This record gives sequence, structure tokens and C-alpha cells, in this order.
Amino acid sequence: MRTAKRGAFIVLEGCDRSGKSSQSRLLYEFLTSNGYPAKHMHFPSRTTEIGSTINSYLKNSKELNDQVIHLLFSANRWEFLKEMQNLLNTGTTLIVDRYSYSGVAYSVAKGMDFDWCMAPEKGLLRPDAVFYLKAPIDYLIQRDDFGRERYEKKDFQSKVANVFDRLCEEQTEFWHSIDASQSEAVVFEDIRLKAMSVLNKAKHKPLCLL
Ligand code: NYM
Ligand code: MG
Repeated sequence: MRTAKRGAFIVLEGCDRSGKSSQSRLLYEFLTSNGYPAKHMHFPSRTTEIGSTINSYLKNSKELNDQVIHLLFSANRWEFLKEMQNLLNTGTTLIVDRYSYSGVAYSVAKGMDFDWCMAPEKGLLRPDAVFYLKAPIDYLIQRDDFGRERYEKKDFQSKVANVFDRLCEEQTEFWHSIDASQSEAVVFEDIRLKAMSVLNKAKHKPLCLL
């Protein structure tokens, strides 16, 4: 893979309502308005056929077994691999709202095997950094719109948080825990500073695979 001046691959992870969408948008806007080519992406991407099936499942209008939905979430990421690779290699930074770690965290929270869940992610691009937006579950469930979709239940979110905590502890080289219970501006300042350092370092590093 080409290494000269590639873009950085930054992922935001966390439970539902942790502020990933707002923070990833703020980071995208900051980068583009300061002359850094960037693209904002979100998984699941509900725009493809696979994404539309995922959407029906999340809205509770379709039932699928746990293995099938897990593999569809993964397939949805594989659909975008080439595009992501091309963008990164031509100097565009990707700010991605959820990725393989959400895939693993939500399925493991159901009781599924960790290694089985990680297997279909192998071969996808590995992020340069994961910003884990962490906040107490009691704080998240009070936020607007919580509870609308499948998985948005307090006990389940606690289990998801446990898996994110474990991933964060095991992968300290590129996971950064961020206190998401602070104000939006304070959280963003933290993310912005960390992101600029990631952008600088990524330029000289080859893209790796999960
Ligand atoms: N989700 C998301 C998964 O269960 N597996 C995955 O691989 C991904 C990317 O989808 N509750 C879950 C987490 C969320 C839900 O995501 C929809 P969002 O960011 O709320 O649109
Ligand atoms: Mg959500």
C-alpha cells in the first residue's frame, strides 16, 4: 500500500447516545474548514441493500437470528473497503462513526463468542485511532431519543460498555478513552487535539489490516 501522505483513519466508538455522531461531525467540519481533505462516514450505512435490511432489523420490523445480523453488519463494512482504501491512499482522512468494534461489542453483549464475532472483521482496515466516548449508562439513557431502536435498553447497554472497556484496555496503543459526560465543547477539544496528533503520525505509517 502507498504510504506517502495518506489520510488518517479515525473511528469513534461508544454506546448509543454517547455523542459520537455530533463529535464526528464537529471533527469533520473542523478538518475540512482547515484545509484537510476529510470524509465523514457512519456504520451501519443504511443506504445499501444490506444496510436497508439492517435498518429494518434495528427498527424491529424484521427478525433475524443473531449470527445473520452480525454477519450483515460486517458485510456492510466490507461493501465500503475499496472506497475507504482509495480515499485514505489519496490523502483523505476518514472520520468514521462506529466500526468493527461496535460489531463485536453488541454481539458479544448478547452472549456470542468474542473470537467468532471478530473473525469476519479480519482483513478490513485497521484504524489509526479509536476514540471511545465513555459515559455512565444512567447519563446516556436520559438523553433525547434513547430507547427508540433495538438494543437501546439500559441493561444491554451496560453489557456493551463492558466489551468496549475490555477492548480499550487491551488495545491501548490506538484506543483513547474520552470522558463523554463533559460538555460538547470540552469533549471536542480533547478529540481535536488527539486527532491532530493522529493525522501527523499516520502520514508516515502504512495502512494495516485487522
Ligand atoms: N451496531 C452497529 C451493531 O450492533 N453492530 C455493528 O456492527 C454496528 C456498526 O447498530 N445500536 C448497532 C449499534 C446501534 C445500532 O447504530 C445503530 P447507530 O450508530 O445508532 O446508527
Ligand atoms: Mg443509535
